[in-house]
Amino acid sequence: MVSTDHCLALKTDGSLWAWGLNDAGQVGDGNLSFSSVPIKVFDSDGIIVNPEETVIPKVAGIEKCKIYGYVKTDSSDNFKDGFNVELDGGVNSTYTDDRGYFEINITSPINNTYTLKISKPSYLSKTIKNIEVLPEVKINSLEFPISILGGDVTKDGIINMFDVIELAKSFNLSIHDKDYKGDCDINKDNVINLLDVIILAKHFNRSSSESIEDFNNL
Ligand SMILES: [Ca+2]
Ligand SMILES: [Ca+2]
Repeated sequence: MVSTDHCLALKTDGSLWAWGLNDAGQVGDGNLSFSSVPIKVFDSDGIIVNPEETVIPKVAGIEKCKIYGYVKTDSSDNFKDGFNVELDGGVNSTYTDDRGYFEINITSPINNTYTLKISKPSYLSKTIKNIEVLPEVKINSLEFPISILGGDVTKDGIINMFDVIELAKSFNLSIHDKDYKGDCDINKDNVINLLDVIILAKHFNRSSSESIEDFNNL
């Protein structure tokens, strides 16, 4: 049997073989990659080869997935709230509360894995990849929160001289001053001062791109 871009062959022993374009799982081997060689789908007795790896998505049967965890900063223990936590570019998102806790609930998940991104103005973002969909996924505990680094006031993904310059321009300004920039007040004590410079200096040269981790290696 031949369609426009994939083929099925029934051998005389009764086994079924498939090959060709596989973008929708036509080959039936449990993945979506092109197969130029014939792959055995059914044995001669009609039994599915590798039944647990067939085209049925891994998440089938999981109606709800809860992903939760905690974040912290080393700049102030009081500012764990307000971190935006989003899955796969914003399909689901939430904010951390004042304990740094976040929880995202997905109904009828269609992906097998998700990528979670945590961000906030003046902080480097943190990305966690390959979070496998299960009914409940605990990223981490209150005792071992995800550490988020402050200092990227220019939001270019790296803590560098541009951030130092930005702080210097607003140095000594308080919340009552017209030119006070909230993003430069990293520890949120309402004044742009040496404490903010110290946070920035501690994380100097760190970047968001180095803050990408695999969930399985956390
Ligand atoms: Ca920066
Ligand atoms: Ca400050």
